[in-house]
Amino acid sequence: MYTQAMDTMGKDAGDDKKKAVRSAEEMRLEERFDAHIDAGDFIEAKDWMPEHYRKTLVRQISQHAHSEIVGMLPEGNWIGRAPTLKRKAILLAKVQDEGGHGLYLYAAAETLGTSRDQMVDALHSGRAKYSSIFNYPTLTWADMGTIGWLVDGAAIMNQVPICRCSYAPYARAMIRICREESFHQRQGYEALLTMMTHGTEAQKAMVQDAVNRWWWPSVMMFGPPDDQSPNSAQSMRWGIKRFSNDELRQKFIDATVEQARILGVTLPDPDLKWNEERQAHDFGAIDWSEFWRVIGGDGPCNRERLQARVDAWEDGAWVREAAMAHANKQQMKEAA
Ligand code: BYC
Repeated sequence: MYTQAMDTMGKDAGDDKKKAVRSAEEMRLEERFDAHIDAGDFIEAKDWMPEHYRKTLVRQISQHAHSEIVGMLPEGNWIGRAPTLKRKAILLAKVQDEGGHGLYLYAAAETLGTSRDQMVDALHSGRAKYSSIFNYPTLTWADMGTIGWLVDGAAIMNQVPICRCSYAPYARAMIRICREESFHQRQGYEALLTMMTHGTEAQKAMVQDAVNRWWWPSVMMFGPPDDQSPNSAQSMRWGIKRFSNDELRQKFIDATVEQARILGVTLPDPDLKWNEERQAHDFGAIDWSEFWRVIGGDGPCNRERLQARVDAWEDGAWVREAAMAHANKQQMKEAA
C-alpha cells in the first residue's frame, strides 16, 4: 500500500524524448511560464503550464484532499462519545468542515484535468498517499483536543503559505480552509485548557498521555527532512511550496513550546531546549523509520482507515446512482 506515487505522477514513457523534440512554440511558452513564476504571478487553470508542474499539483492537491477525508475518521470515532452537547456540536462541525475542505480540494485538482473518480480510485487502490498522521488511533477524549491543538496547529503552519501558492485555484481554496483550520486549532486548545484547569487529576493525566502520543507524529507531518525530500526543491522553485519541510517544522515547534507551558503539559522530548544563538528550539532526533513505515502502509491504523473509505464508497453507491437518476430526470424535464 502507498508505496507508489499516483499513476498521474508516473513518468510517461518517452518523456525524455519528448523533451528533446520540444517545439520552438513550447519553449516560448515555458519561458513565459517561468517568467510569470519569477514575477510571483498566479497561474490559472486555463494558462499553459509544464506537464511536470501539472502533475506535481495533482499529486499534492489530491493527497491533501484525501488527507481531509481520511482525517474525518479518527475524530468521527468520538462524535457519539463527546462528553457534553456543546463538545459534540463543535466536533460535528469540525468533522463536517473537513469534509468540505476535501471537496474544495478535489474541485481544485479537477481544474488540472483529472477526474474525481480517478483520484478516489488512486486512494482506494493504495496508489495515492494521505497524511501519515491519520494512521494513529484516537484512544481517549483528550485525543480530540490534542488533534485540534497539535495536528490542526501543524496543518495551519504548513497550509497558510499555500494561500500564496502559484496555482491560483489551490491558493483560493486554501484561504477559506485556513480560516476554518484556525478555529479547529483554537477549539482543541480550549478543550485541553478546560481539562487542565478544571479537570480531575485523571483528566489531566489523560491530556498529558494524549500529548505524549501525538507529539512526534505531529512533528513528522511536515514530511521528511529537506535533504531527503525529493519534491521540495522543484516545488519551491515553482512557488508551490514557499517554505521547506524543516523550516515549517521548526516554526511549529517554536510556536508550540510556549502553548504547552501555558497549558501545563510537557512535550515528550528531553532534548527540547531554546538555543539562544539560533533563536530557535533545538529538538531531539525524529524516528524517521517510523515515518517511512507509516507512509509505506504499515502504521497502526492504515488498513482500517483505507477499508473504512472503501466501505463508505461502496455503501454510498446507491446515493450517487439516485442523484444521477434525479439529475437526468430534471434534465429531461427541462429539455421537454
Ligand atoms: N504523510 O518530497 P516530499 C489536515 C510523502 S490534512 C504522508 O517532502 P512534498 C487535517 C510525499 O507525498 C494535512 N506522506 O513531498 C485534516 C512524497 O511522496 P510522493 C495534509 C507524506 O509533496 C483533517 C514523499 O513523502 N496536508 O491537516 O514536497 C483533520 C516525499 O516527501 C508526508 C497537506 O496535504 C506525510 N506527512 O511535501 C485535521 C498539505 N510527508 O507523493 C487536519 C499539502 C511527505 O512523492 N501538502 N509525504 O509519493 C504539502 O504541503 C506537501 O505535500 C507535504 C510533503 C509537506 C506534505
